Amino acid sequence: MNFRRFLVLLFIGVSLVSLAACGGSGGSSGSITLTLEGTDIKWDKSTLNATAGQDVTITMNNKGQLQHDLVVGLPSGEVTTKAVDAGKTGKLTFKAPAAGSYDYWCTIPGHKEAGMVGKLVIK
Ligand SMILES: [Cu+2]
Repeated sequence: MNFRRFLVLLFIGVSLVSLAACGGSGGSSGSITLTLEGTDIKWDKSTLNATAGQDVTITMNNKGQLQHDLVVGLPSGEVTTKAVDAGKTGKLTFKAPAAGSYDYWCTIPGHKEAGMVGKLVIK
């Protein structure tokens, strides 16, 4: 019957569209939360990892006695927390750029030079 055949084709069409929609949103996007701990004077991780296109949140816990902040050098510019007091937490959110390796560091004078640097690796 013609109408039944139409319904079957319609069903297949709708299924394909929803599969495509799932594939589009489930692949490289989504979100990730990373944690970085700062002490006097270093980061607990020398690399952080994320995937291109992800919504990235970095929570920076200052476990030291000094103030620290966190800056990530992205192609679109630097994103930075405010200066975070001892025992406090700062947050950064940004869209992960294209695959590559991007520096992060602390801008408090002398801290980057002392080793408060790391790499954000995007795959
Ligand atoms: Cu610092």
